[in-house]
Amino acid sequence: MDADAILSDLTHYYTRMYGRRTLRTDTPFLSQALVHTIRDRLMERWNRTNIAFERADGRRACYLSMEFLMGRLLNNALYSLGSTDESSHALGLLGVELEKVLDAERDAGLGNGGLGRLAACFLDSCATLGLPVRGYGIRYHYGMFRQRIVNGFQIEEPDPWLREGFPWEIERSELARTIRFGGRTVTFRDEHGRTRHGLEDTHDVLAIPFDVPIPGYRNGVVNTLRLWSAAATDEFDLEEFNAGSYTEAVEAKNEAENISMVLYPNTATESGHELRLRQQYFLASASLQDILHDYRYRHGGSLAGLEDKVCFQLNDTHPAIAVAELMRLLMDEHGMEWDQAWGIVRSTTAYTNHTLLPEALETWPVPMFEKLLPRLLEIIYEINARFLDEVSIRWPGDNARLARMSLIDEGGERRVRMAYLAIVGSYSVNGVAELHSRLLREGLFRDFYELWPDKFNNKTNGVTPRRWLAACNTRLAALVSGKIGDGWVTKLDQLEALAPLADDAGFQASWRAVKLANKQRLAEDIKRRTGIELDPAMLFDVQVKRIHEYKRQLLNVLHAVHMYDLIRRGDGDELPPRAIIIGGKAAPGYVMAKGIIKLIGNVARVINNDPAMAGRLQMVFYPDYNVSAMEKICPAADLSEQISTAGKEASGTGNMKFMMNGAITIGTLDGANVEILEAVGDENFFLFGHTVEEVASLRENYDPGAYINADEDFRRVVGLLESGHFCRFEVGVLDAVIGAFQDPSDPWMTAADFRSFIDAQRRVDEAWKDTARWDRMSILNSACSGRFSTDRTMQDYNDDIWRLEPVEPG
Ligand code: 26Y
Repeated sequence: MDADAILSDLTHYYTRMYGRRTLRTDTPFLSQALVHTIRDRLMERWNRTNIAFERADGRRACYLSMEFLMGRLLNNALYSLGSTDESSHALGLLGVELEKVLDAERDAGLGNGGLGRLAACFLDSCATLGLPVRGYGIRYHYGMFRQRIVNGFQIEEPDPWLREGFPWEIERSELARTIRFGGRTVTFRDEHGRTRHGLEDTHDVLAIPFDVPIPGYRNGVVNTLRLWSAAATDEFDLEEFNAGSYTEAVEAKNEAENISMVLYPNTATESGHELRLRQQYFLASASLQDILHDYRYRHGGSLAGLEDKVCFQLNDTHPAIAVAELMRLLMDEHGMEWDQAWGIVRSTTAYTNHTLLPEALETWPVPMFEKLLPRLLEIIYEINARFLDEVSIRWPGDNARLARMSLIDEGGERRVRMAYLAIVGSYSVNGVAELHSRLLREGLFRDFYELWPDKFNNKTNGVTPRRWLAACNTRLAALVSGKIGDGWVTKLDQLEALAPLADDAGFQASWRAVKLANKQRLAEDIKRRTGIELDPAMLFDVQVKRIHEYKRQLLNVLHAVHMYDLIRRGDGDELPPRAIIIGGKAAPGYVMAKGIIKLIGNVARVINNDPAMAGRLQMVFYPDYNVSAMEKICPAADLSEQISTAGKEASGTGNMKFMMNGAITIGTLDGANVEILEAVGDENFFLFGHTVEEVASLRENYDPGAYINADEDFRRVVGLLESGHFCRFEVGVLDAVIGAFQDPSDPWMTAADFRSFIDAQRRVDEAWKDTARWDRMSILNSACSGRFSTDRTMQDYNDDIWRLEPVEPG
């Protein structure tokens, strides 16, 4: 672990493995050489952890997720091992800065946003708690696209993150599994005269696992993330080849490898594609086979007792097909009867829902399902028949209810409802914040809640404090640890000890200095990315997240235009200087979201070029927002925008990262904002907007025009937008977006929350002007963020759902 040993290995890998002679930090090789050096140091711990899990022979959990938004791994690994200083020292001997080397690592962007990043935070906390939890996902060749902004428009570029290799992973080809698609089902009698089912003439694909180490925080634990990569079962078809068609012979290989080629974007337009169903089955089948194989290997070839030793957490409905696949494996491959197999499924599977938006609930057309997975469709029909029997015993004659609850949606084109399959097959169903879980019970899953109230529970999300405070905000971490010790890194509740310091002028000054330094660093990054130079003395008002109408970046823009208007008309003298920063990716097929990006860019351009705004208002669109960007952004934010329409954001996790780093939230009563407000108290939170219930009742006869007309400020904002002021030489490009919030069918009710949002923003200004008050609020936000650690979240999952014994490797 000492600097000399690190330096020696680093040089070895750099020169002998990568064959590089001259030291460069603008290529990934030095960074990769350091990864190998550190990976070596994890390897023994990794083995010891696996041995400890095997010896304990306890229950294990498998986190099945189509997304793991890991970001960079090197800094976190150094931090977990406690070898940051020694590595920095080793590099120093070469005249290289550690930060440069860390910056050369590519993000592993195997996820869209919140759901994928949550999975990554969960893995960190499980390793830190010593919980035997393994992540199972897909090793996409291309992760989340890279975003470039050209003339204000989003351009997507592929993310070839594997191009120079991914030095963290270890290929384990000996554990490859065969995944069978298509074909037809056959029924036969086995040697005991029992009816059995099987598949014939399938198209087979190989699933090859690649393991990534997940180090716990200074506890000797290294858990595993297992990512499956698709490959053809034969490199090519020899018969075709011999028949003279070389290209056709290679085609099958392409088709197979397509399965793990690219991450799907999270829009309704992208759901329903056959390739995505293939991906889902690929993940579910490979992971379940892996688990069954491993169990039998360790238990003398038998599956007896399986239900006591494993459980599966489904990250949303994306891997829900695992319910049917586990039935198939247990019955068709391992000879179990229905009741025994179903008993195992229902005592090992748990499901987490991450969205209330009905359009995000996946369903599959029955014909597509039947063609791709004929045996699974039969199994789903059988599950459904038995389930609907149960429903009709409970509610005799209630046919409407049967139709509502059926796993098959029979209205129009018949479709398989994956969320219902997940609920029926699980022993636990949870939402991701108190409010979200309540809305699931009362709305989306009401019928199921009435049938099985005990299945339903809440597990409020969190974020890992290692990445999202300790490692990304080293200045604040040092300040905090200097005052209260460093126990907070694994016991985040200890931040409470900062509360008594909230009014201490000396502490406030140090706190403010840290924030300023972080803002300087972010300003440099923004200058490099956009050419725009932000003044770090300004209030940094930040909204970064996926661009989606329900998240209401539009409302944020309306406020920006209003501030611009106030200053222009000479009513802005009371406004303290502010920099509005908005970032995020729009799904490639989401036209309105792309229009919102264009609007942000155009408004920013006008504001930044108006001399009257100088020193008072700045605005920037932050391009290519991703995990690594957030590591620079959240330590530098003063104000955190969490402004979704109430009832739409399941939880949010960016809100927690900002809070931990001392940003104050301006937000609606939505998702985890409710719990943030509760934790920090209303004097330390800028609350605005209609509640879920109010939104619902407003919907009846919603009239955005009435809000606009009744409000002079709003009228002027709309007037400016409609005058073409922000699209002088691009007539019409913003029309759809400007029309959206004025449409009576606007589901996001942006206009209804305009006034209360503006008023809340003026309360922000008042607080900002009183530096001591702001510092106090900022300190208290950090101090009260303890419950939003994923250590707490994972403890809750473990207490109520998984019931695993932590392991301490020797
Ligand atoms: C249908 C398919 C293409 C699809 C793919 C990805 C649908 C949805 C998603 C991603 C959803 C997602 O990221 N949901 C977010 O989960 C976070 C973690 O629980 C929440 O904090 C956040 O509110 C929610 O929007």
